[in-house]
Amino acid sequence: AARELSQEKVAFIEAAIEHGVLLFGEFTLKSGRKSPYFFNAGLLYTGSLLSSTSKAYAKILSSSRIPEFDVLFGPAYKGIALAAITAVDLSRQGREVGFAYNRKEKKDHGEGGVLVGSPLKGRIVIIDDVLTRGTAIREAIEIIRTQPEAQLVGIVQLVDRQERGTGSKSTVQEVEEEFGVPIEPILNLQDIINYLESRGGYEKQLGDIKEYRKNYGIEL
Ligand code: OMP
Repeated sequence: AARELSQEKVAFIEAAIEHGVLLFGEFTLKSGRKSPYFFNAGLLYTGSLLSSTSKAYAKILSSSRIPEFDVLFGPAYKGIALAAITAVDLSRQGREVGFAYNRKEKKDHGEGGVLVGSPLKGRIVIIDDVLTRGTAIREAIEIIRTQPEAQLVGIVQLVDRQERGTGSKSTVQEVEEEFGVPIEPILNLQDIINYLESRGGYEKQLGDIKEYRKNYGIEL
């Protein structure tokens, strides 16, 4: 299965491990699940990591089930930078799209409101970091849905942890069915497993991840 990993994915996973973006240990997730691994997109803080991240998002946007769109929406906080760098990358390829994000706190002075950047009008794609149980992405979707002239057409995640959502289906399946939009990941848990298996020396981590996947993962 490791053969299926593209050179780009291998390079991205390697850089993520090297910079502590992808960590192994014991982590309590937002959902309360106790996980043996964690992907912290906030640690993609060098120019070259951001550059490869934006390229990966831009590539998924042009080579997946994500349809044409007008605006990239980056949910606060981590999605903000991710959507911004992706809009820059797309413009370098001659593709002009808008960029918008939300504030977590409503401003009561100045321009006010919670939305910043491009007006949320037309076809919107959400650029997000990690998908586990779907709480974070549902909040972002809700913001789009309250905008009368906005239509959500797709979601790109940096990492799909391939877990069950609120019921027995995968989070991806639940959200895709409920809102009728495709979710495309740059990386998923299976890619990370394939990478670790191809390297050797990660037997303990792989054992823990597979145990975790039995409890919270989806059937592959
Ligand atoms: P859900 O809301 O359960 O889908 O969890 C996704 C959110 O959890 C992300 O937006 C992150 O804030 C955080 N998270 C990570 O950043 N990396 C992980 O590996 C796991 C989580 C998590 O808490 O599930």
